[in-house]
Amino acid sequence: MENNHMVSSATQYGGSRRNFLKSMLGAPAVLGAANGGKPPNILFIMSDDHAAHAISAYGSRINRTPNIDRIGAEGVRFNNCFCTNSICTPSRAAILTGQYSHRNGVYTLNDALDGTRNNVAKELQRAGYQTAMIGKWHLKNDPAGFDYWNILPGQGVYHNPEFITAEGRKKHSGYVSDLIAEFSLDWLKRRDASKPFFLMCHHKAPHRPWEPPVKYAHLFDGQTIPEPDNLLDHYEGRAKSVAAVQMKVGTNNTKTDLKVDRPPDLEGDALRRWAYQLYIKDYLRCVQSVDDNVGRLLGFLEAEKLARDAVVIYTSDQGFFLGDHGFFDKRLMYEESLRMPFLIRYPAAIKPGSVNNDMILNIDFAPTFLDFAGRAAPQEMQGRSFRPNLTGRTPRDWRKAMYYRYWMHNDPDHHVPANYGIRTKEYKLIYYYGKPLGKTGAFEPSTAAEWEFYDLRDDPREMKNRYSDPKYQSIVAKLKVELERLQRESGDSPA
Ligand SMILES: [Ca+2]
Repeated sequence: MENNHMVSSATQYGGSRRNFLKSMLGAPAVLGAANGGKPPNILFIMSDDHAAHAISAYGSRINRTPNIDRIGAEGVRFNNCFCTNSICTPSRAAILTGQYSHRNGVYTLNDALDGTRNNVAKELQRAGYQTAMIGKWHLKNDPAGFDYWNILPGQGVYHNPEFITAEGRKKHSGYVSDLIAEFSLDWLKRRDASKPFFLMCHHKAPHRPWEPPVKYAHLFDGQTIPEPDNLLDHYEGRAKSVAAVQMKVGTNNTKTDLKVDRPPDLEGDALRRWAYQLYIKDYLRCVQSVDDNVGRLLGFLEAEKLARDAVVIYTSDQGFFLGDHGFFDKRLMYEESLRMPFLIRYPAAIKPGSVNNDMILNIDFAPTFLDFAGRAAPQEMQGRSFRPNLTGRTPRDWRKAMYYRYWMHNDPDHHVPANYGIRTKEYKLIYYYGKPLGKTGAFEPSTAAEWEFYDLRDDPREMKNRYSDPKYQSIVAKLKVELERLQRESGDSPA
């Protein structure tokens, strides 16, 4: 049984063991030689709320993303990349610091990343890199560790957005995704070519309220986008607090989301199906623009003969519900929200068309980049480099289970209860302990803590909560022990 193979404490977080394995596997020496021994350029492209199942490389049924797909086709597609807290600001902080929310202090959208903390950009500067951060930052304080930054204020806007640099604010004409790519290209063109670069190019799209560029305003017009098979989920057997979540397509979409008034006679399933077509088309139109702009950056690397020796990544800060379970948005630990797309190419060392099913986390990104730079991850980083995994040399003690925690307690918009859980290859156990707000906006103190358990082997869509099924009691008990251990090892404590 998988539980017997769950990763042990000493191996998952032990820095010395990690370094030992690294040297034993010889990965840095072999891969380092790929670029004439020089650290590679790293182009990290991240979008906002772009779910893997809206990328054709991940088998999307609803759109095509040829440029993003190329990164995977020319490198590795990770099928099991997960975020440790499925929401914008915390995931960004986890990526930068290599730490869980409870370590880096960014638990919710309301928290700022303390600029005095160490992060991957600061470490890469120490390794001789020039660093830049362009696009959506969303961590309140000014970026630290970047030689250049040009960021959106907060969420930013889609059309004619303001950007902030060290010199101040400036409004620009154009569409946000085009501008972010343009500023990235500008920086690449005037960089110091004698140093390797680390560029974080962070798209705002396709975040709510899904405002497409003019050129794609009519893309998908007259088409019916396939619905997910559980669009009309009514949450039978699921936690009551999940059924009460206010991320339901139709019911909880605003006019800003849908851009039209809701027909007064529409309700229930009909309303959900109607709203799905509207919001998903706008979402996909925004994705199309991100894809175009990924193509522009890839084209630049090729034209400048930088492509072979550059590490290029495409990911998103978390997943997103695309009508799955009748939801939009994220926050919950269900697959569509938990999973991040993660495509990486590095032709000098990675075999094209590779597929990897190892469980990697957003806290692993920083240690991996540092590994490419030939620099050991500092002790405080909790993630682990997956550089050996890229060439099929997955360490024998690689994690078999992951820990997740969403901290927001009283979100007046989405009513998602705070929750934490564990996911293994086969199972998922989730504990909902936060109290959602009631209809009146007041807390509902009667809401008790609840559990959900899913067997992902025969229920990958997480429709059957088997927490109380007698058949699974011993597995649930083992998972609870494992969850507690992961929580403790990562330095967190129970609710
Ligand atoms: Ca996000």
